[in-house]
Amino acid sequence: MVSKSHDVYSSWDDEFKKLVQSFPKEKGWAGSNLYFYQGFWCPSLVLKAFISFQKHFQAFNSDIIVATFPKCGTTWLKALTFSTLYRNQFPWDENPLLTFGPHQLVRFFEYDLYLNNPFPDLRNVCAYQPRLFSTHAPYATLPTSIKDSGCKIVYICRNPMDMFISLWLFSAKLRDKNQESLSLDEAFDKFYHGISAHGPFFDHVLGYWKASQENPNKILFLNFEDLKEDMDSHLKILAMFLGVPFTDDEEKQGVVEKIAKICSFENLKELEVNMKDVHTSGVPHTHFFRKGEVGDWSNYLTPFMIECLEKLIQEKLNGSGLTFKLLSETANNIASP
Ligand code: PAP
Repeated sequence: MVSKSHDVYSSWDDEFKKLVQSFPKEKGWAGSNLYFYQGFWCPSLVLKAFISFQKHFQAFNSDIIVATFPKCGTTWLKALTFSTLYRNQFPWDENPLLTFGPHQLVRFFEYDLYLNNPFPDLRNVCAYQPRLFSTHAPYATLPTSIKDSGCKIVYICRNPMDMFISLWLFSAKLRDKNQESLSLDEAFDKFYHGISAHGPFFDHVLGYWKASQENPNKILFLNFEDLKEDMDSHLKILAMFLGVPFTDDEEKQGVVEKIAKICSFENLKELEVNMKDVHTSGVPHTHFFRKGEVGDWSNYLTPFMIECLEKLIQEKLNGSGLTFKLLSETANNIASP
């Protein structure tokens, strides 16, 4: 006898196969395909999960979603949001970040919860309340229940030069040993033309940027470089946005600094869980911690690449009001249109 759920699964499989045949595709940076779906390049690994999430996820008004473009600070923002939001729900020296990776504590919709199940039971997947999830989905493609409900989104972006180098090095680690790595030139060509997982990068960033400008109470837009420069002020902004502002007592007790410290690159990178465990998607946690710096691109990009990217940034950000800091703490490094 075939169960009802089996019918649902196999009819979704058939529907999915038909759908995918109609999508344009390109080779991704780590070797598998990217499919062009609703204006963005979705990795083959998560396409099915992504469509299930889009079709079936029902947001609660109280949900918090960490949204990012890959390599822009996802791991860091998950740690910060988790520790800030739930800080009064566990004793400080038992912060779950000490025993679980940020990606285990704040689970991805498409790379985790929906990865092998089109209808995951989301009732008990978050140990704390309100529910906290994450996604790389572009704003335009989010399920309507996220956009239309009262749930909040925290987004982090990063300058495209550092993001590009971080993704290139990360993708090389994901390739099979017998596959040749994508050269920097090849990766650059793809990135320049918007072809990377969940890209085009600029469309992703600008989608959330514009939405955050229109609805700042719903979407908080943060920058990797700003957090590096002034973590304390941004943690206060984050806590306020999440509806859990730091009290005077907490500030006096140094809670803000404690959160910054536990979530710091130096601390997280050295924790056993982040050195040993592997994420549900198959990626070892250690791959999410490399250097965590601003400006490392200058060790890799050629003058030609820098010139092309500077022009691209000018062109794409023109009139948007968004700027990127390309180097750390130097006054004259802002790339603005
Ligand atoms: P994801 O989007 O694939 O989940 P994400 O966490 O955004 O990955 O990217 C990893 C980058 O964030 C790495 O940058 P790098 O390659 O330039 O070094 C990683 O080192 C950096 N990173 C991870 N954790 C932190 C942290 N706590 N503070 C600062 N940077 C961090």
